[in-house]
Parts: sequence; structure tokens; C-alpha cells
Amino acid sequence: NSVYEALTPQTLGERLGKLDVLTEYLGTDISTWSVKEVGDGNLNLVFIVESASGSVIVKQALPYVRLVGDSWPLPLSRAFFEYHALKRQALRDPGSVPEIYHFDEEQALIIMEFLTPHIILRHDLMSATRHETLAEVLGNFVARTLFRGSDLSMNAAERKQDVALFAGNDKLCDITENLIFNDPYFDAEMNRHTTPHLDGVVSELRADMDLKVEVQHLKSIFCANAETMLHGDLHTGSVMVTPSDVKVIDPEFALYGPMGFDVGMLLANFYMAYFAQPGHIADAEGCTDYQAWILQVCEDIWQHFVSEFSHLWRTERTGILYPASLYEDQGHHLASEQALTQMLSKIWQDMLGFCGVEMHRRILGLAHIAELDTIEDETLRAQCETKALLFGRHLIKNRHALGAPADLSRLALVMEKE
Ligand code: SR1
Ligand code: MG
Repeated sequence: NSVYEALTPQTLGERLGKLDVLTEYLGTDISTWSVKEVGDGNLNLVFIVESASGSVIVKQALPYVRLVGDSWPLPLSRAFFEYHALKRQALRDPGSVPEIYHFDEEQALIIMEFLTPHIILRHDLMSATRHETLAEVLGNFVARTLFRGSDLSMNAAERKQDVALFAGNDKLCDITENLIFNDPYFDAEMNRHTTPHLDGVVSELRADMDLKVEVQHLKSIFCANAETMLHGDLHTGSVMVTPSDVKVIDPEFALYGPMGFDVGMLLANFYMAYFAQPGHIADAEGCTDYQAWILQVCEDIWQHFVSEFSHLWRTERTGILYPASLYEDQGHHLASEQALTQMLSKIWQDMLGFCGVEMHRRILGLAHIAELDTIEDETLRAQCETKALLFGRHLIKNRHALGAPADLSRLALVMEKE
């Protein structure tokens, strides 16, 4: 009920200092609060607010794309969708996302748990840090949120209303539709690649008509299949970790879309970290070792996803799709298992395609990733990026032929050696 105004570290205490939820965590004396703006993403303001008694995160949407500036307006309503997505994810996979303390729709702000001592997974992947539970937590997160947000599980009427609600996040979808599925494949205005060494491979990709047709098929799958509520931007900058904890953050791109999208985007970011390693680890043996760990994580994420999704299929099918009663009545368990296998195979094939396009857009489009961009040696960076681009193309064009996660690891090893 107050007109939107972006917060600053100087105004935050005064503007939010009377909120019970904040005084509960931080105490009532705002002069003792320390406020730091730490947002390093492409879109929002993020403040860490701390006092002797506690700490919180205040995340506020800006009315424009932070990365570009106010020439690119973006609706504040993305905070509303992020809030609703976090609520649903917390129910579908308890403990996987930060706890929300407060949401203010007019101010487009969410006050939530400050995850500490967590750091962004992307940074750990640049410093060769390993995490025991990473694959299991992420595989389970995607399985649970995808399954429980679909017609395999939800009440049909509630799901239809939810699809209609999230359709309002169209401007954020529009970013994905254009930045991921269009821009990398032509000379779009906002594209940038960081070295002319890539010009040759970029021309090759843009001249590859079969690739472009496949990418448009993938875009069509993305746009026309409101199967489940997706995180929508599940890269390794949307995951926070400690040695013993993993949390997923930042679902402002949430939408109803195809099952394979989140997993594809997630694995793409691990494969890019894989190809980027020679730019971060000088010692060849250490580099190969860590790369092997990344490939194992990718295989394990998929295996955990399949295993948890299958478990939910067998124990939690309460929605309108493939109702358990239809099969059980006739003792047709095998038919139910066959339907599951076919669904997983479809998700796998879509996933491979989405993985490939995410790899392309992070190297050729507007929004890049630190693993590649921070490689100082331009020739080395171009080598890493070229391998990632070609790997992505192979996935997109051969997604109906690649059969198992181990095939992807073998392919990555072959490309890395070239
Ligand atoms: C204009 S926004 C660019 C990218 O940043 C976000 O994190 C999403 O990945 C989006 O595609
Ligand atoms: Mg984000």
C-alpha cells in the first residue's frame, strides 16, 4: 500500500525497521543494523541485513534489467512469482529452498533466510571444491518439484488455476524464449562473445540449418508444454552450498513448462564448468581429476532424478495422468512401468536439447557465466568455449540417439581431448 521505491543501504533500516518480522530477527534498534547490497545477478537488488541478534536477506526487484539498465523495463511482478514458486518448492521438496519471512507485493520485495556460510555453487566449481550430497539433493529437487507440480500429482483444477497464475510471468518467459532459443543463432543485437577467436565456430553454428531447425523444435516444446511448474533458471548460480548443505534459490523465472527444461539447464552449467576447468586449474592432473568429478556429478544428478521420479511415480500418482487405478485394476504393473520408462525417455531427450541451447546462449548471447568469462588467456578461453559450443551442438542434434548419462561423459572426454 505504498508506492514502489527501490531500497538503498541507507534507506532500508528506516523504511523496513518497523516490520515485526525484521525486529524479531534483528532487534528494534536500527542504528545497530548493518546493511550491504550484494546483488551480483542480472536483475535484482539483494541486501544482507545483520545485527548482533541475527541476519536476513532482503531481495527487491528493480523495474528494469540491472545488467542492461533502465532502457530495458521489466515487471516488478517477478517478485510475486518468485514468492509463489518458493512456497510451492518448499512444500514439494521440504528444506530445499530458503525460508520466506515476509513478502511485500507493492515493494516487490521478499525477506528471507540468510543462507550462511553458504556460497554460490558456481564459485565452488571455479575453485575445484567437491560436495558429497550435491547430486543427490539436486536430482531429488528436480524430481520432486517436477513430479509434484504436474498432473501426475496435483489436483487438476488447482493445477489449471496455477498454470493461469504463472502465465502472468510472461515477460520473464519472453526473455528465455528470445535469449535462449533465438539470439545465439543469428546476429542479434544483444549478443556478445568475448573473443574474435570464436568467430569461425560462431559462423559455423549459424550456418547449420539442421541445428537451427532443432532449436526451434525445442523452443516449441518449451512454449507449448505446460507440464509442470519449473524453476525456470536453474543454473549453478541458483544453487547455494556449504560442505554439508545445498539450497536452491532465485526462481523468479518460474513458469509451467516441459519437464526436461530445469534438468537440462542445470546439467549445461556443470558441463560448461567442466570445459572451463583448464582455465582455472594449472596442474593437468588436478584438472583432469576435478573434471572427472564434475562428469560423475552430472551422471549422478540424472540417476537420482530417475530414481526419485520413479519412486514418486510408483507411490504418489494422485493426479489425472496415468492414474494408478487404471493399471492396478487389471494387474497391469508392467504397462505402468512401460509408461514411466517412456516418459523418462521423453524427458531425457528434451533435457539434452535444452542442455545444448543453454550452453550456446551462455557463450554467445547476452548473459554469460563466470567460469568461462574469467579465463584471462583469450586463446585458452576460446578453446574451452569452442569445445562447449560443439558439445552443445552434438546434444541438440543427436538427442534422439544419445542413450545414457555415461555417453555424455564419454563425449565430453572426447571433445576435451580434441
Ligand atoms: C536479461 S536477464 C538474462 C539472464 O539472467 C537471468 O539469470 C536469466 O538466466 C536470464 O536469461
Ligand atoms: Mg537469477
